[in-house]
Amino acid sequence: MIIIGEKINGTRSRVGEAVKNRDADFIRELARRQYQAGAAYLDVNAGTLPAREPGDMVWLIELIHEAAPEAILCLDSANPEALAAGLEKAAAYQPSKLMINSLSGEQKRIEGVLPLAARYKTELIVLGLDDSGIPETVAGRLAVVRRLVGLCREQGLADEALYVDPLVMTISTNTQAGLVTLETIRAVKAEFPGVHLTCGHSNISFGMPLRSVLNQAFMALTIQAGLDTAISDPENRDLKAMALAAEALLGQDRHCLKFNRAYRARQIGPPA
Ligand code: THG
Repeated sequence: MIIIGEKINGTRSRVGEAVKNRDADFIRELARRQYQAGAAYLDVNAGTLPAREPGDMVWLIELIHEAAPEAILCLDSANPEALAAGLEKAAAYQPSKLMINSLSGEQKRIEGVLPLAARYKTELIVLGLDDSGIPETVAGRLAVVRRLVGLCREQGLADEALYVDPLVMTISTNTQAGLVTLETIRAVKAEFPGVHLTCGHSNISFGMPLRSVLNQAFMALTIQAGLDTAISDPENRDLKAMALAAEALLGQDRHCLKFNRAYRARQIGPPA
């Protein structure tokens, strides 16, 4: 499982405060801890007003680079100006590996985000929604993804650089929501075997009790469906254990090496 660490997100209140108050130590610590816990990518969302966002994005990138220079930056914004400023900064550090979160079928994003992905040859998260919203059916989401994969190919992006996010809605308002995500994962994987599949699991349990159990169960199910990347909290030991267990049980962990290594390093199971 490839982990995109979700914690540097200005829409979380503690991070939003840290951005506003320029609390560099807090941000560096979040970056260091997530990378240490196994996140190959770090999501960077400044979560600020459009006028401030480009500057805040660049500030965050500088700090993350200081604290976790090997981590791949995943620039999380819908604002082309913030993405452009962030990409210029991040490319100076690490031009060969960059990610954008995200492209969708919304016309504004196609016009604002796709050219930046092409110019910087980034990896790209592709969402299954468009200007009409999030389709309720698997066929509807697949149609959006099909159109976007086509546009990305036209721009010279390889399928292997795309991380399709089928989107996750809560089961508390629609009991079929989990199934639609799982079936969309399978359908995208069948039609586009080269693309990665990713999602943020925690939306599945909004409004429900025992959220962490639901998130863990959903982790196992999405892995069986074909998910290979998660936007998640790499310090959540239970979620990590569930991901490693699912991979071992599905024959995706040669000699169960990853599971055993994580256990011996005390990343899963009882803490040190
Ligand atoms: N898909 C894509 N991008 C995304 C999401 C997605 N970006 C935002 C979001 N969903 C994923 N990011 C977060 C960030 C923080 C939290 C949830 C999702 C969050 N964190 C808890 C907190 O702040 O207290 C802690 C979580 C924990 O302990 O496990 O709520 O779906 N493409």
